[in-house]
Amino acid sequence: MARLHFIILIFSSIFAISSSSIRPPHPFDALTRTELKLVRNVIKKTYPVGPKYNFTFQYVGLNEPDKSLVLSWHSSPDLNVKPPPRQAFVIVRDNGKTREIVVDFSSRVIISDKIHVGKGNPTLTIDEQEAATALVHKFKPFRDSIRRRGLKLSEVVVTSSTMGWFGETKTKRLIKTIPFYLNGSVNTYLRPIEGMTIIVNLDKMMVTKFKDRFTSPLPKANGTEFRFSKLKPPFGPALQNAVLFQPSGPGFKIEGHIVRWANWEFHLSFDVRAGIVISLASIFDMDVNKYRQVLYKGHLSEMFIPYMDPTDDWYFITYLDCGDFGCGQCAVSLEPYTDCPAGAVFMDGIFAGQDGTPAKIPNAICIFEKYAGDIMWRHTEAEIPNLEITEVRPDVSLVARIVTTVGNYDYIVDYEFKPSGSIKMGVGLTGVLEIKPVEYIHTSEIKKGEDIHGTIVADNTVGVNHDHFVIFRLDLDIDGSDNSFVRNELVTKRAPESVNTPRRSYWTSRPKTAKTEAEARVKLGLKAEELVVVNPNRKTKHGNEVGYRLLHGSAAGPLLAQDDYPQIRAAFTNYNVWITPYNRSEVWAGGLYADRSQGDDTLAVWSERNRKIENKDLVMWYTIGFHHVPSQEDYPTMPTLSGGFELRPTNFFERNPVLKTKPVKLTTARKCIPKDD
Ligand SMILES: *[C@@H]1O[C@H](CO)[C@@H](O)[C@H](O)[C@H]1NC(C)=O
Ligand SMILES: *[C@@H]1O[C@H](CO)[C@@H](O)[C@H](O)[C@H]1NC(C)=O
Ligand SMILES: *[C@@H]1O[C@H](CO)[C@@H](O)[C@H](O)[C@H]1NC(C)=O
Ligand SMILES: *[C@@H]1O[C@H](CO)[C@@H](O)[C@H](O)[C@H]1NC(C)=O
Ligand SMILES: [Cu+2]
Repeated sequence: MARLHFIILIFSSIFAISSSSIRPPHPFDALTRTELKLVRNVIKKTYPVGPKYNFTFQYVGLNEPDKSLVLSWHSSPDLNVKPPPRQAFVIVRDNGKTREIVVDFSSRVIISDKIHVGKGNPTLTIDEQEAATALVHKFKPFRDSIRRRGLKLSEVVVTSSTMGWFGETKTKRLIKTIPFYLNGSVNTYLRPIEGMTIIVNLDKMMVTKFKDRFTSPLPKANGTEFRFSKLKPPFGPALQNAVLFQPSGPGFKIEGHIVRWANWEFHLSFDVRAGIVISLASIFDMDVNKYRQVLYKGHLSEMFIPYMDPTDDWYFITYLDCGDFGCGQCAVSLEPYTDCPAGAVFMDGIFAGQDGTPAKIPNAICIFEKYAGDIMWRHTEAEIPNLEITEVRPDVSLVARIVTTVGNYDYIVDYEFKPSGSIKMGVGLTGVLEIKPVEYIHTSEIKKGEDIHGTIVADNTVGVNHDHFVIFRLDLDIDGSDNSFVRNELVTKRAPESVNTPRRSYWTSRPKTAKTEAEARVKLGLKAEELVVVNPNRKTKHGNEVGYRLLHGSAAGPLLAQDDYPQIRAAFTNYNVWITPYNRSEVWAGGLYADRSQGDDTLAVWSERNRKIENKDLVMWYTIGFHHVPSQEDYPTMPTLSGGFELRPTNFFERNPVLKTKPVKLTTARKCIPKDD
């Protein structure tokens, strides 16, 4: 559900990020304010722009530069080699049509302009959602309904929701709006007013359907409070002593949008749809004295959040959050010391508003060093007489974080780089449940055979069952672009009779290179197998192919029927892992036009082509999945539930790459029990 957007300018960056004006933009730099203004001006030469003329900017971002040009620019030591042409990719709504426009910055002209004739609609803008909900608030039949229910209009908040797709042939840009009743609460999403169907046509900006079934009780406002200032004692444990300080400042450097830390170097940018985008990540290898490529580009591609209540008020809640609402557009300003630890550096998110003018989310991204008390590696050698040796290195990593608040849920998305070569992507779910009002306050009241589609989490309040699927697009380039995907199955063997052994079995590995897309679709949890992206053209001294392995998190697959509409649209969840050959237009796993999409432009459809993927430029897709049966602890706000995965070097280095990490100086240990002997 789309949140009410108030972009509040609270924190200015507490750390200036150096950016020299003479430096040409890096090919992956997000569009600047100046560039966004230029895009608008260039388009304005051809079209009258702005909502007044029914011409709105739904997406403005970087037009993906040609990969081969980026790579030759990046690898060239010659500073005179020009970066690839810098262009903007723009999706607009122009009088009921969706238009894709490419603007070139050096020539300052439109170089491509075409009308999208396929299915689905562009991402909703914040402005049009606000206009739609304001419209509903003023809509007479709606006001009458609110009064008839004995509610006060001043306490009603209207939010917007996409409609999904359920087999309709025409998919106009319609949204459903859902009213909530605050009545003294600030926890909007816990107080839905159910039983109304209110549809707004975004192009016409008018209410096209209104129906009130006058059903359902309202959940009580009591117990929904989450602001510390309003909560009453007794309070829980104080944690402020756990906040770490870095007296000598952070250990990383940011130049423009290039981040350098320990042995890592990567580009970090913001996209209104993906949120954080990591590109050209490479790691310094001491053995060869150079940086080696790992990840050409990695980012969130889509999220899918279907709710499991098929009734009128709920069936359509099947969000594709990044495509519907923009995972960058919904990013919120991060608070120093609490959203990100001491020493964090913040970056703003700049994007185009609906009229094409620049808007800003201050402190949308933070970058910080993380030490969670873990051990990077250690060994105590105690076998040698009269000698005990201990070597330990603490595990410190670098994190780039964004928090996307899509209505009720807050998604914490972390990209974590480790000196050992691992990259970890993590998603934390927190915020507020989407809830359904019921008559019940106790499970004993539920009628026999009735499915309440969730858990009673408070008086008259059911937290509805749902999933969260979060898919990442990972364009890995392991030591170069041409890579292969190896499924290394671990299989049980009987001990051969010919060997004199009391053992009856053992396991061994049976690597198999996937030749086509079909061979690379993986449902996790069915077999013991290692999933490795290798560079078959590069081997270690010992002949092993250099690679990176996927260490997946807990596996969750789809539970909806394959012929159910939401599942057709989000068919990228049918497998946990997919490999596709690189294609610059295959970026959004649920389709470029996700709102009301019909599933004809998804990763699952692209993969049907069953292209060859051996020794080719590959893209890995991985979905973090959660089946969420709400529990009482998730009310009134939910403690963070985390998931993630790791990309870990596998025969990429000749040896432990952090062997020579300098030890940390010893300080006195404090004993927990006073010594008395
Ligand atoms: C914009 O669209 C609305 C509804 O389709 C129409 O009434 C209006 O005349 C249009 N405005 C312009 C400037 O074309
Ligand atoms: C609104 O709040 C008042 C005061 O707490 C309460 O008496 C009333 O029942 C509430 N109304 C609804 C519909 O929750
Ligand atoms: C709700 O209100 C009742 C009556 O005022 C009170 O006894 C109860 O403790 C409240 N519950 C919560 C969770 O605040
Ligand atoms: C790239 O992907 C698009 C969308 O799936 C497809 O239409 C196009 O043919 C692909 N290009 C190549 C070279 O495979
Ligand atoms: Cu959930």
